[in-house]
Amino acid sequence: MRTLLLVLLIASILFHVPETWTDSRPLFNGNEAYTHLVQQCKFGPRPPGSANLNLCRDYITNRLEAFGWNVVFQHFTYRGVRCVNLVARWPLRGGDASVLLGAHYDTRPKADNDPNPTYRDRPIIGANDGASGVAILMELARALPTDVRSDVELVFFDAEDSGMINGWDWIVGSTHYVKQLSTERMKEIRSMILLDMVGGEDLRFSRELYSSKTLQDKIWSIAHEMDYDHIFLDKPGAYIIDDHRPFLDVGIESLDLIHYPMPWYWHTIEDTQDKCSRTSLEIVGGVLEMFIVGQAVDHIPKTTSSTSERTNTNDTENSPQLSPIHGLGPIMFQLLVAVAACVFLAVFQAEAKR
Ligand code: 1BN
Ligand code: ZN
Repeated sequence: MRTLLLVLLIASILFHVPETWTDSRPLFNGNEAYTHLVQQCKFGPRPPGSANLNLCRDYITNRLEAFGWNVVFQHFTYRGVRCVNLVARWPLRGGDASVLLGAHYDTRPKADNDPNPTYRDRPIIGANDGASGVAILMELARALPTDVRSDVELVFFDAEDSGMINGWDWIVGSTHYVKQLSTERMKEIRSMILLDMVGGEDLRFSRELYSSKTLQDKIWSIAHEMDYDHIFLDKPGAYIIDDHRPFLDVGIESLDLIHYPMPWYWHTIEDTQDKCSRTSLEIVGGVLEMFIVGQAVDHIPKTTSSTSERTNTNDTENSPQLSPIHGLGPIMFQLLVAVAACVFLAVFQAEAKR
């Protein structure tokens, strides 16, 4: 009888591990991100200098400000077209974020890859090539715990995707962004992660070849821990000229997360929202959220307590919980408890026999 009671007691301990001790799942919500993707597509094609892109910029700005972020416009002119990068920072610190997350919010003015020649002069909607990366940044702006937001700067690049059309270059917005960085600011930025075509239904990332291997390894290893090896493939991709390049050129560790090989509808009029998936957005957003929270844990000043400060003003209930055993994993934790319980039981029975 006594043994039975003990077994029940141990079982109750095992099944009542406080959720805050075991739950390190991300808060990033794929449905929310998909809504942002659809909203952008509703503005229509969004090439640089277009009225549609202005509306999209207002949409991004308004949503980010509603989540409490400061948004700054960075104007520049390229080939007579007024372009604008958007930079979002969390207001509580002096804009010294060490991680930059970027995505382009413009779309390609021509579907020059379309199999049908009569469509090749049409602009693309850019649900995946444009809207997907932006959608993830916007949802991260909502979902990130408040105490890690100052570590992150969100950058929305203009004029990435008009390369080889009417004499335009690729990556014009990011090139401008890097040019205006002070030497001091360049030193503060520890890593830059670019999201490009991150919402496709059959999402696959190969290891983009210009990207910094150390940063890529960190992201791939988080993805592995989260069981996403089927998406974050451990195989080489290609060298891709993308918005991470200007950062690499000035010595900032950077990574391009880009669907590769390119999906069949890349730069065609078929790049529409039905090719995108809430699940894909949630997977990528979740990996990034874990990366940022992990970075923050690595750099916690020794005098502050991470658990007591972890409050999210927009979504307090759902804040990810960091615990002393964060990173141990629920299964390992339960195993430890089980071993301890067995030892306790053995000692208890030996004592009872004496
Ligand atoms: C990514 C999405 N890119 C364009 N749309 C960059 C790129 C440029 C990719 C040239 C391949 C070739
Ligand atoms: Zn493109």
